[in-house]
Amino acid sequence: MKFTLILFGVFSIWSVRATVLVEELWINNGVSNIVDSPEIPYTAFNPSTEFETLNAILNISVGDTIAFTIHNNDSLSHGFDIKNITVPGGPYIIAPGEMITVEVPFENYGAYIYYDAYNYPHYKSLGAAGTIMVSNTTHSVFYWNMKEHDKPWNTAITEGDFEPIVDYDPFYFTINGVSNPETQADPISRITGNVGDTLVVCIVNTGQMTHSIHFHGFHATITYSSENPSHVNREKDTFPIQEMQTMLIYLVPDKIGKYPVHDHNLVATSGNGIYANGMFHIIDIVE
Ligand SMILES: [Cu+2]
Repeated sequence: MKFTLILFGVFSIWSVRATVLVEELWINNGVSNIVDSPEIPYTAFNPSTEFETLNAILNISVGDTIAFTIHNNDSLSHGFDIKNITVPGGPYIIAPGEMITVEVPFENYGAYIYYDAYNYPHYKSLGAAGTIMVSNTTHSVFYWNMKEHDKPWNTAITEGDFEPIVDYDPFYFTINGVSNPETQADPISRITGNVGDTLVVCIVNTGQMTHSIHFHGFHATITYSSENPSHVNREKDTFPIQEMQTMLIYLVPDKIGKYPVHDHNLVATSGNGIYANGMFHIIDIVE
């Protein structure tokens, strides 16, 4: 009897919390002018027809469903899919000026990547890939969407040239579409808090190469790894994340101070060869 009551209680809470959230996104094209104004052709999923290099960040609870409407606001066809999630009827191809609608349930805790799956990985590498965080956390969450950029390659893709990647050697590296020092003005990715707080960092690698994130000053604990579920609960200071993989980590600061956090592959802390741009940030912990 007690068991039945508990079970009933759990299902009641679940059914109350599970909601359908409407998300309307536009695939826009534009230009990225990071570091030294390279005018890199770019596409992104944005919450309006206004282009920005930051792809929309979606944060939902476990058990929620997202009712997506995805518009293609570009002159090229684009796609829509979600890594490690079954998208009913997907993956989708969306003609220029057209749109699709699809409801996608998210049953499990974690971080997921929605992306342009058409002409993969070429169109995704133009920038069109964003974050869906699925959790019931009440802690502060910081989002890192990591990409790298190669202007000749992006230019070729927009001109219809889909040669396989050979000697991939990108020049620009971004977190949420910006490069250090602009990263430090980005409250979405800048890790700040008080001693003893639990700070959640949601990291997605939507680029084409591994990024290994090194925290100075603190260790953190993996609570979700899309690639290596057995790594959950590991406590360490460096977190390699391969392309199209995601990770959630919990950081509980034990002292005040400002500490660097950056890609340990140091080429990624440059922009067109200029140091220190790219994937570099400062953690700021206060009393
Ligand atoms: Cu370091």
